Amino acid sequence: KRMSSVKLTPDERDVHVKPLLEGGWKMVDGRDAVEKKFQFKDFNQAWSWMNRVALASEKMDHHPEWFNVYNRVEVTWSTHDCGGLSLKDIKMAKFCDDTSKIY
Ligand code: HBI
Repeated sequence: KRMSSVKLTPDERDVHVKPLLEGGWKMVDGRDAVEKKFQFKDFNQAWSWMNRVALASEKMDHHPEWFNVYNRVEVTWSTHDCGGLSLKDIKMAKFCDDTSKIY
């Protein structure tokens, strides 16, 4: 079953977005999107993490908007298809959190 790109309802936001915001994600000003700033030991660690996220993005066919300077990566998730947050963004944001803790 392919995950839907349907915009999250208010109830779904309470369940899925609220925990992300409690975990360091922020709503992007003027957009229905979430962003988070990650910091790693060095560029090598940042890049290897980006590679992991990139591979997962390809598998999910859901890609990040991101910015990298040396050991810092700023990631934004939103769904073009619905112009806002969908479950795909939730899933990928959780993947970012789960995989960034080991660096
Ligand atoms: N990535 N963030 C994001 N949002 C999308 O809607 C999206 C994507 N990657 C590929 C994709 N959609 C394909 O389904 C086509 O719409 C390009």
